[in-house]
Amino acid sequence: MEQQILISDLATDTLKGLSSTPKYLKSKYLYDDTGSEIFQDIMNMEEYYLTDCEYEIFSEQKDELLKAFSSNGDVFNLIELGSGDGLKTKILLSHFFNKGANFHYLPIDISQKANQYLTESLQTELPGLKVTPKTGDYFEELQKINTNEYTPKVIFFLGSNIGNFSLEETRDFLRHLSNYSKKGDKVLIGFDLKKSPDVIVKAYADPHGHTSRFTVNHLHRLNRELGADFDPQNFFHHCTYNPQSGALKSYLVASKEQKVRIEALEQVFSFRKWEPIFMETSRKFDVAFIDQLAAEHGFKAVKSFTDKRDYFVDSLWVK
Ligand code: AVJ
Repeated sequence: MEQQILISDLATDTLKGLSSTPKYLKSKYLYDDTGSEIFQDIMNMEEYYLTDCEYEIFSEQKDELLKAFSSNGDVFNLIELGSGDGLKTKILLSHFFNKGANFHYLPIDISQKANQYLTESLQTELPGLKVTPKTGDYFEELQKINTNEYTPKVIFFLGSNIGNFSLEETRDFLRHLSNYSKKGDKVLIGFDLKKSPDVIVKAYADPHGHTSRFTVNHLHRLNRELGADFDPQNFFHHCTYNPQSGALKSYLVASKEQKVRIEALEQVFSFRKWEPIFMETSRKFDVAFIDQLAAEHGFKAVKSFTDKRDYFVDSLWVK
C-alpha cells in the first residue's frame, strides 16, 4: 500500500515538474533502491568529501558530543531524521552506549528497508541499545513521538541533507523543528561549508561518472515506474556552482530535440535541443548564515563541530 502512495506522488510531482518552465524533477525521488545503491558509490569515492568529513568529526569529537548532549548522565531521546544506513551515526551510538549513556535511539527514515537493516545490525552490534525505528515522513513521525512524559530531545539531521532544500523549504523545515522543540532541546545539523569551488565541483562532476549515473537513474525510474520512454542516452549530467549563493545545481541536459511519452500520465513531453531539466540543489553555507538561521527560528547556535580542513560543520543548536 505504501508503494502505491509513493507511485501516485511520483506521478503528480513528475507531471508538475515536466509541465513547468523551466522543467524540473524533485530530488527526493533520486533515492529508489537503485538510486540508494548508487549513492553509496558516491559516498565511497575520494572526491565526495562530505561523508569523510562527518566521519572524522564524529570519530574525533565523540566525547565532546556526548558531553554536549548529556553533561551529567541525564536521560535523552536521540531522534535522527533520515537515518539511512546509519554508518556515521553508529560511531556515536557505540561510543555513547559503551560510556553507559542513558538514551533511546529513534531513527526516522522514508525507507522501510533501510530502517529494518539499521535496526537488525544494531541488535547484533550493540545488543541492549534501546532502538525504536519509525518509517515515514519526518514531521508526521515526530509528532507521534511526542509523549506526555517529557524526555529531553536531541534531533539529528546530518550529512548536509538540509542542503537539498531551497531557502524557503529550509526555513519551513526549521520552523517545524522549532515548533516541535521544547526549551532546552537540542538539534545537530550537518551543513556543507563554502570552500574552493574546484573542490565542490569535483565532488558533483566526478571522473568516475557515479553522480551522472545517480541523476540519470531518475529517468530510468520514470521508465520503470511510470511507463515512460526516456532514452537516457539523450541526456547528460551537468552541474554549476555559484560561489555567491553557495548553490551547487545539477541538471540533465537534452542533447537533441525529442519527445517522451509517459504512460501513467497519458501525456507526451517535448524537449528542445539543449533544454535542461533541473534535478537538485546541494547548498553550501557559511557559519554566519548558519548562526542567523538558528536565531531566526528561536535556537541558539552553541557549538560548531568541524573537520580539520573546515570543509563541513555539525552545528549544535539549543532551543
Ligand atoms: C544526500 C543531499 C547530501 O547534495 O551532497 C550527492 C546528494 N547528489 N551527489 C548532496 C548528492 C549528488 C547529497 N545529499
